[in-house]
Amino acid sequence: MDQSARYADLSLKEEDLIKGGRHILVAYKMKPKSGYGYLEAAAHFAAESSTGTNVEVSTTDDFTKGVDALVYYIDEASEDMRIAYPLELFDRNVTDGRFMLVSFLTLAIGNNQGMGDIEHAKMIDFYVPERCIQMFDGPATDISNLWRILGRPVVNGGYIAGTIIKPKLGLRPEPFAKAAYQFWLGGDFIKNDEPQGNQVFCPLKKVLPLVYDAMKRAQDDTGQAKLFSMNITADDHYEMCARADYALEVFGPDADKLAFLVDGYVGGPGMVTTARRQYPGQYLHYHRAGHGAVTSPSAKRGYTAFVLAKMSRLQGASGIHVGTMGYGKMEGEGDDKIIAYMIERDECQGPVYFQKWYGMKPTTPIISGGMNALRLPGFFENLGHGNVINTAGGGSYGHIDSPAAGAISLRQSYECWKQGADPIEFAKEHKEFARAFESFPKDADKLFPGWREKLGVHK
Ligand code: CAP
Ligand code: MG
Repeated sequence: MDQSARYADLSLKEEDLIKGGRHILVAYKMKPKSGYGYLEAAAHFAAESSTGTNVEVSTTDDFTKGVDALVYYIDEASEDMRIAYPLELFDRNVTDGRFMLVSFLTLAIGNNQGMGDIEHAKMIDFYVPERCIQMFDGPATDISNLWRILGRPVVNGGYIAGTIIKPKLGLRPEPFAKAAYQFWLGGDFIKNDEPQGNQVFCPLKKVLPLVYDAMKRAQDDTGQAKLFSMNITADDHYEMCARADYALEVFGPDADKLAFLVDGYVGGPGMVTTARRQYPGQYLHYHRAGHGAVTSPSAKRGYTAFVLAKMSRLQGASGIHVGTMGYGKMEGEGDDKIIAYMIERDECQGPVYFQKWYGMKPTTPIISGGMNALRLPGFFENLGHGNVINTAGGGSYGHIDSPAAGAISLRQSYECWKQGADPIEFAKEHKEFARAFESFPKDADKLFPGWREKLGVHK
């Protein structure tokens, strides 16, 4: 059934829809299965994503038609399809009338992902009007809270040197806490690796007091504040709260230095909002493990990493992983810096839409995955600033001298870039950074050919 007379209106202008402020606009790359007309398939897609189905139903009345999603732009050659979703379509909380991200997902990227007449469709951008920005939680805390704890300026407070406790799994409580202490001697921020929680060989109630003890000792030894991002991910939100409450109690007077890490992609929006609403005083660290299944550039369905990050700011993530933009081990490229800009700025041009955030707090870009001191200068150069949290697991625990030296090498790398210094020259004056060349010789060979002679390393 061709539903384009009802679910498409190509005379609608995007700028008018934006001015009206009554729609969420969503841009997709969509291709119909062969044998289906583009507009016809697009209209069915909009029907299935809002009020309709594949046939006309007798229960539809005039009001219903007023909340139809409408295809307002198509370009078959480039597979571009854009749909306007009236705000009234979206499910709102009974408790406080607010928007919920899960409703946006259910409509805009729900059934339409499995339709028989659609070859593929991937969300590449969306636009949220001002009223909608007001009605999402947004972050409660942001990087400025961490900068303040670290004793830095709350604007442009700079690079936060972090790590992930490695090995990923398999450390018992004492060695785990020891690994944390060793890094904190040089660095600022430690996160649980995302699979770490309450394994039988490392029970939470045993390891956490030891981690806090390590934090206190590192703070005493260095005279600096330290931060810990603890994984509270669990199927059951009572379990999440039990972990979080326990941790807050253990950290006591230093509980402000505790962030909560949530596996937000596998756990879903409910998990993120549980953390956001139950613990608004804590930094909310969104880990996105699993997202590659839908965001990978090779995937023609789902949504992009850009869309994931933009959604996380609405939900209230204080920080989210945004990849390493081609400088680390995970998929990504230099252009991905747009992901960071969209979540940290008050207005930003996305791949399709210009988004204003109307003062919503920023979400910190968390840079992670295969990073080390040698890869950072190029990364900062590409991004254009260093106001990020960087977690380098292998890059710290793989440093040949110690995890503390690894941490210091990261910080030195930031200083090197900030001063516009030549990394080789800088290495001659900074031991930990220099030793990073020997720690990661493959990277050194690739990024700084001839480094051995220049640094006088002969092995
Ligand atoms: C990094 C990491 C993170 C990735 C996830 C890992 O460790 O802990 O989970 O950063 O990717 O297990 O790979 P290394 P992303 O520093 O040792 O590589 O940040 O892109 O979501
Ligand atoms: Mg990890």
